[in-house]
Amino acid sequence: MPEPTAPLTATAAPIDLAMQRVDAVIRERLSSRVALIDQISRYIVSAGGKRIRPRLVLLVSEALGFDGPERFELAAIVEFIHTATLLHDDVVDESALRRGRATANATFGNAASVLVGDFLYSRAFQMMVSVDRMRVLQVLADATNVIAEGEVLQLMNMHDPDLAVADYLQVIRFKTAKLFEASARVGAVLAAADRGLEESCADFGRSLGTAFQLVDDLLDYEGNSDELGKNVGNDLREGKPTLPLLLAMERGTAEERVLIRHAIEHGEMNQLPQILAVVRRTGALDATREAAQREADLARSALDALPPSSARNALLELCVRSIHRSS
Ligand code: GRG
Repeated sequence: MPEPTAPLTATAAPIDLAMQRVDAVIRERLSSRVALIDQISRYIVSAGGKRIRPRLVLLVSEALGFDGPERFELAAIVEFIHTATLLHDDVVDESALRRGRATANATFGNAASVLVGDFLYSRAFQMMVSVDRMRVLQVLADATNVIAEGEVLQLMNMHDPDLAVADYLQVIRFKTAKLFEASARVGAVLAAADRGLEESCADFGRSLGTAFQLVDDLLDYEGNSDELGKNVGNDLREGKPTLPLLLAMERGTAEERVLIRHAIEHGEMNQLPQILAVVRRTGALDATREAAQREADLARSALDALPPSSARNALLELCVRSIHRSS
């Protein structure tokens, strides 16, 4: 069975104990009297995942001097929200592989996946209410609403080769960066940080999440399915106009543009090798990595607002690992 919490960084040791506490909360709060809920939620949670969002809650709150037990609950809450979005997303995208195993939808069917996603999502809100902090509830309610908007925007952009880069960026800020932002912000709220510091933490999370999704979109073209734990080429199959393709069309010859436009419009995989060659030749992959690096640099700068500490160092390290990753 895969490691439940594979260490993300070489310097993560001090936080690993805290992550074990979070895992204990996750296991305890997954329980349901309904057997199928138990089975599916444990199926996806036990497959691991990098647990980045709960780390953000723990590390930001620790960097700002908070060590109350609510941080474990809040860290588990953001992982539940994340897992709910994955369950729903794999249905929407008809994905077959996630975290190195068959997706829940491939194993248990779409209906069960969506419904267990609903269970995890609503369980997260039950847990938030038990923490009894209105501001946290507000941050996470707003974030989940924006994530859903991001997914619908993405749906509207499918098969559109003329999508503007700014509109692509808006989708990734909404669907992915928002939960990173909310996780970091919740860490600051727990620590009762003043509004300026809270905004710096939110800026950090937003930039980190944006960098993370840019790399995700890059890995869909240059990654390795075994290492990624999900199938590469999914985005092309779905006709999703991500930055590597948008940049390749901007930089390619007229003929190359026609090839990519056609693949986006029809979600065709049979030209994948040719498209990969164009994406590489035009430097679109390098340019996507550079865009991710710029966001990671912004994230690092936002951390200047935090006092020096080992937790802040671990957050800085996360910026590096989010760019240089293969899964
Ligand atoms: C249930 C609030 C709610 C919304 C549903 C489907 C949907 C709306 C949102 C999907 C958002 C989504 C899945 C965005 C992609 C984010 C992303 C990069 C996921 C992969 O994150 P990792 O690599 O995953 O951190 P692991 O497996 O490591 O946890």
